[in-house]
Amino acid sequence: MKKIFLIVTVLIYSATTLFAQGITQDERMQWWRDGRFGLFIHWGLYSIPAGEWKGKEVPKIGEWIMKNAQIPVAEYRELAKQFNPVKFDPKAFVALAKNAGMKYITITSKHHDGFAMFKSNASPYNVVDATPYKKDIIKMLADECHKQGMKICFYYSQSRDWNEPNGLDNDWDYPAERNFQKYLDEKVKPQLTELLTNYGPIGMIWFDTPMSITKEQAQSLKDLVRKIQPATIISGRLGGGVETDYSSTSDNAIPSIVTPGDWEVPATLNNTWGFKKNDHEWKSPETTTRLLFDIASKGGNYLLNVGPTAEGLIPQESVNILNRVGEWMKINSEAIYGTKGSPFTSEFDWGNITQKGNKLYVGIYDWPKGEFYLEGLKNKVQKIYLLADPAKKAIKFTESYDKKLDHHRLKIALPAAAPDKIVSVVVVELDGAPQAEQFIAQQHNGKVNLPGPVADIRKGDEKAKLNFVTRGGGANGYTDPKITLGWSFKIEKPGTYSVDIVSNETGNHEVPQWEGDHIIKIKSNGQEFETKVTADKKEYNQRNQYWHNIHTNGKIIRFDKAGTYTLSLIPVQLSTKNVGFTFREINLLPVK
Ligand code: H79
Repeated sequence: MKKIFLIVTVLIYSATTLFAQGITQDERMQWWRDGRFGLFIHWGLYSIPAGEWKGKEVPKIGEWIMKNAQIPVAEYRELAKQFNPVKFDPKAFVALAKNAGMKYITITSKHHDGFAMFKSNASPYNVVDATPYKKDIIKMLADECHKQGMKICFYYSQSRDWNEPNGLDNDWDYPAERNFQKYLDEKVKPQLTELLTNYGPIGMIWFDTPMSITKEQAQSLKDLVRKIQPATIISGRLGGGVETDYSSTSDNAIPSIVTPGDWEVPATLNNTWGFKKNDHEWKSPETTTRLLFDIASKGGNYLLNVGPTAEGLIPQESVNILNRVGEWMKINSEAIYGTKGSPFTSEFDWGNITQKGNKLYVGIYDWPKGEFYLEGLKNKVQKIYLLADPAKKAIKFTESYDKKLDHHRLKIALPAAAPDKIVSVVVVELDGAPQAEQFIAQQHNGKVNLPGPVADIRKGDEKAKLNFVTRGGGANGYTDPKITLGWSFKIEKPGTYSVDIVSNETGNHEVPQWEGDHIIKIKSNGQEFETKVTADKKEYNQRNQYWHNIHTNGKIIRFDKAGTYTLSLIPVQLSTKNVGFTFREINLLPVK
């Protein structure tokens, strides 16, 4: 009996390793692409000071308190002796994520402070050996996740380690010279090996802030993960230019358009990752749910953070928000799981769209007072119903096509009242995969949105490139005045339009940068004007919490008849003293 058991075990083991080694990228990414929504947990010794050191509030993100308050290593280490989160209940953590509709949990196994939340033979500075709690928190959570079918993933700070003289950037306690390779060999690799060996199948390793890690060093970490668990996903911030399994946007930064590839937005619920007792600036459940929908509409995942207290409790405010998101997910998760981004290039004023197979999920944030119109969808519609309606009662609609303009319009006779105060999802079943018109359509309220990233970008007659970053959404390093942008779009409603030119702040979270004074020329429909980029209006953008959108009032362009037009942006002179022209988009706004 024992022998058979052994043989079977060996067979299963070799089958899984063989299978795992032959794993394709699509297979590795499948659960993550389908899941779309994960829980981030930032938990460590920093939850004890909770944003306050020696009676003084320490500004900025809580898990950075050691560096921000320049706490000597010897003093910070003493916190371990107080770490005793007796109220930690792994069941409650997993239940919270599950109830919110999240499909994976990523917990800090070691943050920049260097303290390991797991039993480690590579460093005694860990929760089992250095605290009165003495229990392996990572193991407790991993076991519970495996039990409940939740993917467990580990955040691991590979470059910064303020506890180690050879780790990066403790510059207040340790001399500048360091042997980073030695730190990688003696702490990082052994600890990653422990994490990938002792806790069952790991969904992902979430690396962060690579700093000066070299290509070879980063590659060696990737090789290690692949060797031990080939199915484990490697997140975006490994560094050294080494290819990872997906990319990470900047923290709390959502792209302005549908973005191809696999990517994820790591985000906070307030302004910190690790618990801070005085941070009560919570996002509302409305904002959080809409951002989830918006990220899915652009083709990405949302990794939303909680910071447990030193006792081991997730702040009640976070619990309340996630529960409310969960209520929405119970009815609407079909519009999130396994979906792809919208077939349209622009954002809409009323909400956004996800798609799966032959279905569009039209997520309406602001329920229309009259009729609702979707402009520019080429497909034939088969049926329309509300996702919240279990009977899927058909909703009346009219499709029309303007041959001269080659424009498709779908009018949906929505009920008077919104089925959901936050995001109401209207399912539109089509005859095939969704297809948007080639040229940008005018929205029903008259606005035409021309996003930078979809422009035809040229330098002279040649195709050129501009890099649009999620850090604000604008162009990065746009300083060459020879680079021009152009768009083709349709005007259905002839008239006068004002040109709204949008750029944005960028750079550091704490001290955003913006540069104006660029002279640009706008040309469209045989008309042109020159204008200087000035900050006429500063607008908070919840999709980019650290960086404002800056609006410049352009002049007027007239379109006397309906038709397809082009517009070009031609720099006359770009200011290059700071961040250059962080151009984001142009909106044509009808003048009443
Ligand atoms: O784990 C969370 C952050 O601690 C980590 N990434 C997320 C997921 C992170 N590390 N660095 N950063 C984010 C950005 C760094 C911001 C900084 Fe600063 C601005 C470093 C120096 C200026 C914030 C303000 C931290 C110190 C002062």
